Amino acid sequence: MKIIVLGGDGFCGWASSLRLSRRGHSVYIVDNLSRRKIDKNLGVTSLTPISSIEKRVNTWNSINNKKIKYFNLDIAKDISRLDDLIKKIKPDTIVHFAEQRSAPYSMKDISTRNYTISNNLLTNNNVLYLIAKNNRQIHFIHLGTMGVYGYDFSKYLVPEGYYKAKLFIKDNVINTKILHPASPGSIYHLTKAQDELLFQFYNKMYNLKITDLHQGVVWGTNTKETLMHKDLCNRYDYDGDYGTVLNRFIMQAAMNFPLTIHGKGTQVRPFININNTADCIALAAENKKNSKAVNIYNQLTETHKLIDLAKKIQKISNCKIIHYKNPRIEKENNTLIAKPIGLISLGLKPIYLSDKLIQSEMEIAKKFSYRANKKRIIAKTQWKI
Ligand code: NAD
Ligand code: USQ
Repeated sequence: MKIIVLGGDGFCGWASSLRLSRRGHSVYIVDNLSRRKIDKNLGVTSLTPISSIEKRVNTWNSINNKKIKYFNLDIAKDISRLDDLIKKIKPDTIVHFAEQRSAPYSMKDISTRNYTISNNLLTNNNVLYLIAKNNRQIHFIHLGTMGVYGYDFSKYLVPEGYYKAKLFIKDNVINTKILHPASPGSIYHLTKAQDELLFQFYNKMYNLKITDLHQGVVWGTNTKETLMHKDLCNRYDYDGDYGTVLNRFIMQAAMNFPLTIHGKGTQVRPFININNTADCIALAAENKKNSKAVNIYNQLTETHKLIDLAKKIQKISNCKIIHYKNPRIEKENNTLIAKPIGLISLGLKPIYLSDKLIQSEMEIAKKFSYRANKKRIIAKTQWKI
């Protein structure tokens, strides 16, 4: 298959591009390197040393039969070059990772709020428009988030995108299927909820084939493929804006830095290992559904209460735990029952968090701890205005 990977220089995109290439697909990465620029502005780098995209791609191409091609292009702004590229490559599938993905960054100030909204919505609108214009058989796979459901509706198993619903209007009842109500907790999560409406619109108007993967918090660093050469190493975000909670706790424990819990730590969140992310992308790409509706899968393997995660890591490392006043506006307590039902039916083999995996991630964090900017570890971005 010919697959364009938008955002293929990022954490999930790089790992998934290599997995798709190793599985024999022709991969075309498109990325404007905006994430590397944001890192510079924030005064951080990936904890792991990552090579330039050119070096990454050249190294991969020297050890793998299928070659990856890279194009530097802003998907939100340069629609005419994206159009030319889609016409030239004639892809079977387009996988979209190219969004501003940090909730704290999206809440920093009005300019990061606006950047997140415009970048995320325009990337989707541009690609969907070009698919509708050029070839409606292209399968569009989007990385969404479990966070669109919010954490207020989760007394029961979270459905994969839709509810069967009875709508009551005076004495009349309408039986229908509706999108799970959106309850985003940041401007970033809000853009993912708005993406969902774009997908419904393009599917209804132009019959586009769309899969939206509602992914949980990703943890881990490397995959079978990124371990094949040091130049292929994946990024490790640890800072207060882009670092996600489990990788942050692991890195903090490795550096003897007290774990930074927001509030009581009784929030429950969904998680998935980066190797399983790459698996899910390959499964979604290789199993295009013939359903008429937008196809939604919940992409997580397990859920954890944050304080339990912290204690699990403390048991291994003997680290300290500090409870900070929560910089976010979020529910302190929630339940979350969610399973990757659709992806398991396609063949996903879940990787679960274990002491052994935590220890091996801690080794990576220890090895590169000299690269960390300690001043950037504590999360400072406030949700309050
Ligand atoms: P990332 O920041 O590491 O990668 C995103 C990539 O997209 C970057 O390389 C960036 O340069 C590129 N990009 C952004 N805007 C672009 C544009 N306009 N044109 C071209 N390239 C652009 O993020 P990630 O962690 O790999 O996340 C990828 C996707 O997965 C995001 O959509 C995110 O919302 C989703 N997701 C991530 C996680 C997680 O825990 N990392 C969890 C759930 C969902
Ligand atoms: N948290 C802490 N301490 C920390 C960092 C975070 O207690 O040092 C807490 C947060 O307050 C929050 C939870 O951990 O309650 C998760 O925070 P996070 O930064 O790991 O995850 P989040 O902001 O939700 O965003 C990440 C990715 C995003 C993706 C999302 C999946 O950055 O791209 O969409 O996870 S989900 O959580 O399912 O929405």
